[in-house]
Amino acid sequence: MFLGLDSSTQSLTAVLIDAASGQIIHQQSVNFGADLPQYGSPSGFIPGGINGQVCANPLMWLDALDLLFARLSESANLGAVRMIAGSGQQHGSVYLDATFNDRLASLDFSLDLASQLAPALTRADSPIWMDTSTGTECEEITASLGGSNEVIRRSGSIAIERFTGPQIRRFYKTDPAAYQRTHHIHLVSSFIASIIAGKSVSIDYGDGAGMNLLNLDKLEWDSKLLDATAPELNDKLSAPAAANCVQGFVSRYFSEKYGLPSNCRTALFTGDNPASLVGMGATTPGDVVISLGTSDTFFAAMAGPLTDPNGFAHVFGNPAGGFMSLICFRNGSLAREALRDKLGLDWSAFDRQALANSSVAAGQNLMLPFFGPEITPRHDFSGPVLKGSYEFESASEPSLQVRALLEGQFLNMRLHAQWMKVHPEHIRLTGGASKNNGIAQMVADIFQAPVERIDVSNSAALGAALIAAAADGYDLPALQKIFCKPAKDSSLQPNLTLAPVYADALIRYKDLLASIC
Ligand code: ADP
Ligand code: XUL
Repeated sequence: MFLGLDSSTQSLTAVLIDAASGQIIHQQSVNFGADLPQYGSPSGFIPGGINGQVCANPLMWLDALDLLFARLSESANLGAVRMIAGSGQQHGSVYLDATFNDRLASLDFSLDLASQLAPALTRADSPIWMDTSTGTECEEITASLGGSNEVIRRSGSIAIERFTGPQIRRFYKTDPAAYQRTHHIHLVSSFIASIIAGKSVSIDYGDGAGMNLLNLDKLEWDSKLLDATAPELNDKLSAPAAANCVQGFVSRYFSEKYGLPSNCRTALFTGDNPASLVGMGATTPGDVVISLGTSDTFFAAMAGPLTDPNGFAHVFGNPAGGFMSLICFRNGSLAREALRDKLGLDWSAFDRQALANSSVAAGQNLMLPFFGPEITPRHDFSGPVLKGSYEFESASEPSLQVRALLEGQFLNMRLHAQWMKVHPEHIRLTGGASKNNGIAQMVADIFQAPVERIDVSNSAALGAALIAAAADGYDLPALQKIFCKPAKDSSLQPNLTLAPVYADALIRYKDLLASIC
């Protein structure tokens, strides 16, 4: 059996798989808000941060680990686990002093993790991915490298507020003494991996690439980016490594307290998005995942470390080897809901409107589908921009509105994924809106690729369990065929006659966008 853990923003989740029989044996979760109310973090972070600061208490993550393993030891056969891997919300960072390793090596299992490791923290809180307080630090890092293009070329992303490098720089500037006392800087993923392994372990390429510090060509910390970020940073970061590197045996704390076998091994942990790529079965270039949640995300495996010259996308390591892209679109379901409510529809009527009059209406009217500020492209939209027929612009015909909104969303996605130079061969669709047939068909038609719906609720934790099995010698593609199957009867084929229609609409969409931002 293999155990995958995912320490995400709101919860810590475990998925236990039996690789030989191809079964998910058990799933268990600790919700930070509901299960650990003493941390005052109903959504997993400390509310009310000022100037864009969003932090979480790393001791909460440790209490969650104790609680999760206590629950697992009661409900699952932990004695059969051969390997553990995991993932964490990306970009968040934990700061620890020189005693961290000794404390990990001598944990007393009659006590808890949080009280024994608290004295090693040089910073009581951990900035997480929702933090936007580091605009100045991003500017400083960018200027020091001679411009955004150089930061993108080296690290795969522009210097961006939530990424760890700018966060480290801000910590160094605001509390230099505490920065000096810091011997280890960990990501959420490598912090939890270190606790499980009982020693400070490496940061993997997948999550490490979300720091604005990893050189994608060399897969090493980039000396120019390190220098631009904070002094002596190289000494505080362990060397980056591949996710499937086995770290040794699980800490005695976990074997003696919770019944994991003492020869249970641990792999490195990665970011939640790279782990989801594995859990969605999309680690081969040509596979694309589109997640239609509160916001929409597009992520895809890539062979080489290509980067987005416009700086909208991010590039992370793919746990199966190579790289992956991640592109976020803020106006996802929020925009679809705004139009649905404006037209007074429910989702099934919205679905029918999306599919109405495909042959005559497809690609005829254009909408820049943004009801508020967008990040891809970065622009402060205050409402959608319409260009088309009188019936469309006057909003008298709901089906034209619904069609143009969805076409606009997926043309925008196709446009901003062009730098990857891959034609999607299969699209795996997930997230709340993926069950809507009209929306799913629109994705197939605009990308001209078959779409499969994947109904995996804990894709990151499942991906981590699969990484653990692969690190033990199992064939990852074979496991993915079994564990990451599309939902029954969920496949949709593209309407091939619409290929030239959407090729032309893409050009006109791009021109309309260029006229606004
Ligand atoms: P998140 O993980 O970001 O919270 P989910 O993947 O759970 O989001 O998706 C939630 C969104 O799915 C809601 O905002 C809602 O607008 C959308 N949604 C739910 N059902 C449908 C549907 N039948 N058609 C279109 N969108 C839907
Ligand atoms: C990705 C990002 C989030 C976090 C939390 O860049 O910031 O997806 O990984 O899930």
